Amino acid sequence: MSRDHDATDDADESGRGSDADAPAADATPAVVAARADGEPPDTTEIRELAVAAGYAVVGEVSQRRREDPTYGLGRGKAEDLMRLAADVGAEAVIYDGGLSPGQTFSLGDLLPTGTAVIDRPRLALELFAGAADSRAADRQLELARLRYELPRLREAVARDASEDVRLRPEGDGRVRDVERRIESAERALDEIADDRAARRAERRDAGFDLVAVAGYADAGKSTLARRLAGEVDDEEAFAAADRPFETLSTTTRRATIGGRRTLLTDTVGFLDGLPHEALRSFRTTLDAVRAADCALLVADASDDPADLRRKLRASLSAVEATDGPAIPVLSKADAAGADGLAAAVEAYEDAVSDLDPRESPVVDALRAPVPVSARDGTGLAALADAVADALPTATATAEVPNGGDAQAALSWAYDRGVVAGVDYAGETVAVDLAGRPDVVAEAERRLADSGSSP
Ligand SMILES: Nc1nc2c(ncn2[C@@H]2O[C@H](COP(=O)(O)OP(=O)(O)O)[C@@H](O)[C@H]2O)c(=O)[nH]1
Ligand SMILES: [Mg+2]
Repeated sequence: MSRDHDATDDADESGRGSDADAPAADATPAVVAARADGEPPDTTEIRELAVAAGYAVVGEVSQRRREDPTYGLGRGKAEDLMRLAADVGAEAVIYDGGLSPGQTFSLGDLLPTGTAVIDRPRLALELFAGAADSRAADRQLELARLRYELPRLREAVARDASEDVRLRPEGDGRVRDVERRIESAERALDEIADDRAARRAERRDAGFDLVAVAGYADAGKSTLARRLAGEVDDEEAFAAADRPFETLSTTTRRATIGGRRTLLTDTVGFLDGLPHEALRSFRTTLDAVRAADCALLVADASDDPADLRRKLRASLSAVEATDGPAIPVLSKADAAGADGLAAAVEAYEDAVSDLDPRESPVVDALRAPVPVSARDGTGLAALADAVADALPTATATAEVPNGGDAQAALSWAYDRGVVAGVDYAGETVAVDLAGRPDVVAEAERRLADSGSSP
């Protein structure tokens, strides 16, 4: 399948360097700090994200404990962290979780002077910074940053200001400035969102079904989208793996799926631990998923079940709601194996039952999960059937006198992919229509008109 003429929604797809695993030579030395309530903290993901953002992880401090209001970590651990950071010459501490503005400043005061305190949301913003490659992405990133900064700026102002300002931090010029910039970024994004909505309407008018591919970072979304669009048909394509944050823009391709002409939008991956505000900033992804005629929610079946459950929960609660049906796709079935797939289905069901449908109505839109491998092609036919089944469909038949007008109407219907069958019998032509309801209705009207003209 060929790319849509405006294949890339808002980006030129220039790559961003190469090796995601090895820290760069100029990487900033950092210590990872993690705390968890139940299980001992697993720092695999935060370490990978840190490296992807340009840090070299030179040490780690972790703790099983409830959250400390002052430092996040308990005081003793926070002091260990301070000593370790000094010993290894860390320039940053990367905290696997969110820190309140107060915790960020307290930890910063405790650490050697000049050590940056980077919590998970801030790390994500740093990652995204290298991936913003379009006007929409830039604006979204700016908004997410400003929303992150505002409460921290308020805290900073309150900390070093006179009593007067401390009582009314919103009166501070810097705070007002950030607030104004937030408003202006929101306005700009509203306009972009309106443009996108108008473009979706045009695409639907042209007879396309809109399918969006969403899911956690690295779930296999882009590979699946390329495969469904017929761009990947051999193992070689797997050599060039995408980086987790290769782009912050959505990309749309044409793909015929289950006989339907679709525009398939590949979206930005979700990440666990991002506050709601930050997620809302990335609305081109959320809008594309919510407004799709069918959304594919991709989850990596080869992940450890606990990880899979966590990532699914994060993705589903980020999506919140969809206008149409959503199909859970358990990807990388080849790597998961039969036992892994069974465990993945269980993890999927657990993740769904963790969510409250009142807060995440998307759980009510979910169809049965479909296991696929974009690598060896397993399950792609079943996925195509599931998509065709999920898309809004109407059928109709028309029998009209054959002639120039009928042929023109028929050609219009062919162009929009709604002709399921044609039967010429003597002077008449019988047409079976199936596809998008609005397009089928229009095709039916055109055919009827062709029959009524002399
Ligand atoms: N074994 C296997 N690996 C896959 C499959 N699909 C994607 N991958 C790999 O998973 C990684 C992430 O894929 P990508 O499509 O970039 O994920 P995205 O971040 O969700 O867009 C890459 O290294 C892919 O080669 C699959 O079906 N099987
Ligand atoms: Mg991708």
